[in-house]
Amino acid sequence: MIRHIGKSVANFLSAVSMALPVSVLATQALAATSDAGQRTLNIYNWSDYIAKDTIANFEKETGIKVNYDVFDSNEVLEAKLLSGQSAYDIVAPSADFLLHQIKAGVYQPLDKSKLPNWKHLDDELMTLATNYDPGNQFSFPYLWGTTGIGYNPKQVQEVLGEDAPVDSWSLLFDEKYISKLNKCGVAFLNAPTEVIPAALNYLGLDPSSTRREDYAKAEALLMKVRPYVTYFHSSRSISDLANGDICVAMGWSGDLLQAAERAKEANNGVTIKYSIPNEGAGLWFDMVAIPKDAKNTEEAHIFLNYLLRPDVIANISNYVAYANPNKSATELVDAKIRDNPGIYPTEETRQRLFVFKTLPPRVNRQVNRLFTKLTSGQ
Ligand code: SPD
Repeated sequence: MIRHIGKSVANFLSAVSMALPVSVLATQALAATSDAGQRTLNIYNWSDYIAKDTIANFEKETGIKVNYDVFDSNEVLEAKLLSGQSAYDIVAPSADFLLHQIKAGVYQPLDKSKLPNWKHLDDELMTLATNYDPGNQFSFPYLWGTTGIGYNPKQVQEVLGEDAPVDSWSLLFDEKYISKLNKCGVAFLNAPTEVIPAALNYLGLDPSSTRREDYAKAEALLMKVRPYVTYFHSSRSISDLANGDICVAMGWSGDLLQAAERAKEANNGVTIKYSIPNEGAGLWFDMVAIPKDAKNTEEAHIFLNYLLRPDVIANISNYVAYANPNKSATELVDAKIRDNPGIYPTEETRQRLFVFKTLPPRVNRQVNRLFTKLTSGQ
């Protein structure tokens, strides 16, 4: 059973592999082009999280000009949203950040009458998403993935030998391994809500614990390995792994698989693999929502409905190597992506995944304090 949210995740993960027919809806796009003047849309999304042609195709179809900015941290996005002046029309928070952002009133409800492609969303996942967005009022899932380990098998073997535990978090959390891997470079995510739950889980504790003493244990573990971490960054490891500049990274499934693809394309002798560790790993999903202060809500709905089109989201999954929540898109996703257990985990792996919970503010503060201490090396 998948821990913490339980059966619904397992059911959802089975359901995402079901294939349904494609339908494409262009009426809203036509309406958009008939308007006089330049219509615009401001999008703020994760880096390396959209296909090369997604925006260009949308602009061509609708005549709407898109300003597209990227971030690599939920905390950065949240700070902009809480300022009440994000200047964006669409943003992509992770589900576990969404609930308190909704409570803080930073989003506007979606107008479902403008989202006829909503019907393609997987019902199991939408039920799961109500844990973060009750009634699915403000958001829907964009893409989902896991947090695991990307590694260069050749370099890791050179340093640790044949028996390197590449399927275990001990690679990063046991001093005897990470102290040696430091020679070829180790990257951690610059994300408190990723690094600390991974450490708690490794210690056999609840990754969403609310107990102070659990965090003290996670702190002791992380402080021990901290001297061997080359850097904390959440997007740099894609190119660094692909170029052979680091040999191990804690990271997000699709990003690490993009690193593998880039290395292959570069034909530079580097191979990269992605592993979902045996001790278990986090499963997360990123949502899309419209901030309350958005200026272009009509255009935002047109874009969201475009993202819900099976052909559009399948093309994105094919490009970024992340799974999508669109049940009608599955048959359009390349077999190479659909059958990759790093992207769509096997039943056995699913049993070991945990879902990130929204933490109470007191615990959140503790997590952030601990992480600041960790990354500032104090
Ligand atoms: N490059 C895209 C990365 C998307 C990462 N999603 C964040 C998940 C946080 N739990």
